[in-house]
Amino acid sequence: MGKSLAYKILGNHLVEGELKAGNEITIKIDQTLTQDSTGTMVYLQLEAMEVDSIKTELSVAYIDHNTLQTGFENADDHAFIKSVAKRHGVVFSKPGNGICHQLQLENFGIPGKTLLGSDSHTPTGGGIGMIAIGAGGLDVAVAMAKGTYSLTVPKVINVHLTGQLKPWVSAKDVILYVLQQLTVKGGVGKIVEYTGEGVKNLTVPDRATITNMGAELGATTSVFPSDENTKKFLASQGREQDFVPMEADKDAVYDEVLEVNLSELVPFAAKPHSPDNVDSVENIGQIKIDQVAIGSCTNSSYTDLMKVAAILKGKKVHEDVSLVISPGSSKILSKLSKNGALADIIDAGARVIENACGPCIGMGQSPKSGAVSLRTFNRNFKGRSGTKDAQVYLVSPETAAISAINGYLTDGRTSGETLPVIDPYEDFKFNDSFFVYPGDANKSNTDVEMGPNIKPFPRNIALPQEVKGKVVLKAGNNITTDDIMPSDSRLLPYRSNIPHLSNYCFELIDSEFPARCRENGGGVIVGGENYGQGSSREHAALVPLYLGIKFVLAKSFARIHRSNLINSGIIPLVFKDPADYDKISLLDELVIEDAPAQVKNEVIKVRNLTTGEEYEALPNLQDLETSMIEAGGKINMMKGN
Ligand code: MIC
Ligand code: SF4
Repeated sequence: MGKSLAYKILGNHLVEGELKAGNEITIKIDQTLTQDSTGTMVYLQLEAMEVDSIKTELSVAYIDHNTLQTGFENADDHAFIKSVAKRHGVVFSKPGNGICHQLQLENFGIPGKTLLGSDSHTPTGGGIGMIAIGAGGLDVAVAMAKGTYSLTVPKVINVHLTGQLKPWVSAKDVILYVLQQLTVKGGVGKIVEYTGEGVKNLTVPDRATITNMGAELGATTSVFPSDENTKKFLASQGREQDFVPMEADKDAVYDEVLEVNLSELVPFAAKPHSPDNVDSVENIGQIKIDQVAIGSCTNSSYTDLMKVAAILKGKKVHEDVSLVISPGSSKILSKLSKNGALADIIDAGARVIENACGPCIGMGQSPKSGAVSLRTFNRNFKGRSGTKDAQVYLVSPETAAISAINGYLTDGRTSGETLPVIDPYEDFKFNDSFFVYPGDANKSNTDVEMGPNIKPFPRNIALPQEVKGKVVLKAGNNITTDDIMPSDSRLLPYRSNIPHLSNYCFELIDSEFPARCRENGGGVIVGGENYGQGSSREHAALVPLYLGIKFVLAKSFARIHRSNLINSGIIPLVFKDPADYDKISLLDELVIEDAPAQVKNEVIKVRNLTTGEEYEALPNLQDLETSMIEAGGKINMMKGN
């Protein structure tokens, strides 16, 4: 029986367990990446593990999220990360270098290798044939300390591509279409593997756009084969020696197949407020727009921005539109400035901002009240832009640029204009001006710089006999980690200050939540389907831990958040009968009796002391996960061992 590419790479890295869907395995991690908004916690945790040296082949610490330095906090975090990076042999990427995923792809990604990153869009590396997985910060810290990562073996969905994209239709439209078909929970517990004749018609930047936004499917990761295009991409980055051809066996067997004919796709947009709320631009119609934002780890490649520059050249951005562009990396910006494309962009009236996450994570550029904002980003969750009532649509760079000129959402195919062919594999010189390499001398003697905003992270206690609490929140379906722990320019500077963040937990859903937790000595959360989708931020578990949350009882969980809860010693429980959800009310008191014995069972009994009812809940814990819950979290378990 032939093997998928995903299972080949996982198989090559297998350290423990049997590679069979649903089993727990441990794999070797070759590379890790962190970014600054999750990175401070990662390195605090790495320090707490007291390791001498990291065990990966390469680990990189990027600064790309918290680059708006409106006070000392972000700069202090940068200095902390830089000092710990040096101490542990981690490469440091200075602010201004660009977005972690774009930079990892350009400078370090290697086909067939594994990458674990403390950011949910780490699967961008799947664009060059890596198994690149997003995880909570603690898992990344452990991967650096031990060189391994444990996961439940996902199933593999095959997206079989045929045909070729038509003009004005691009990679973003491919992943928007896949999201329309599979939804934001369609990828949970799965790897999405792309194969077929159509693959060769997608460039590496196209593939990276698709694997990047595979995160929105809830998938563990997405992967493309490594082929001639991959070779050309690596050569263009001066790294041809890193090329390794990789593909699935011809007779590979998959758990599901989705056929996509690229020739039949049209420009799509994800409407407010979910990346899977997809319709064609034509159907949505010519809605008036106020802001257009081009950039993010999904669509800020050299090819994307060259296409944008070509569309803008000689034109003027509509008077009612603010167009803002954030390039993906310093290399891309430098190249655009040398070949004149940057001048075309500026002359059209675009605001060019730093190579960073920027508006994608609400770090500036919040649109006006009630604005319609077209963004080439990957998430349009309500309020994420920093403006609560903004209507954010996710589109391709081509759709964004032509719409910015017209002032309304435009299907580029109606413009009558021909797009130029951009060579995605032009030569990029390796530029390491923004990288700081750790060097060898006296690493462990390097002092760690800790600003006053950096506070210790909360630790749980070993699982008590009785786990009891009042329901302090009853949430609906598809709750995002942005809902749980909002992030914007106001709050991101406090990513290393859990006590401060705790005042804003669930702010947009229920502003009384923190106070309710304090009044009741913590409690439990009841959730709907796909609880915790979105970002990898472990703050969405650490802050509830700080507020005394004991367990979350939901209809289903998103992968990374579920792991983050377990890492924090908070039990993620799934309703055996989803209808029980309706029987629970806010402030009902729930209890798990004899908890240490019950967590080892397949079914846990949860008693509702207020109504007298009893519910059956599934912990679905792998062995290691049970040990973490028993110990009160991953760090306690490791220390205990
Ligand atoms: C995001 O896109 O939501 C982020 C910000 O990159 C997060 C990480 C974070 O919350 O710090 C992610 O995707 O993991
Ligand atoms: Fe940065 Fe946005 Fe990508 Fe997250 S999704 S890494 S915030 S650019």
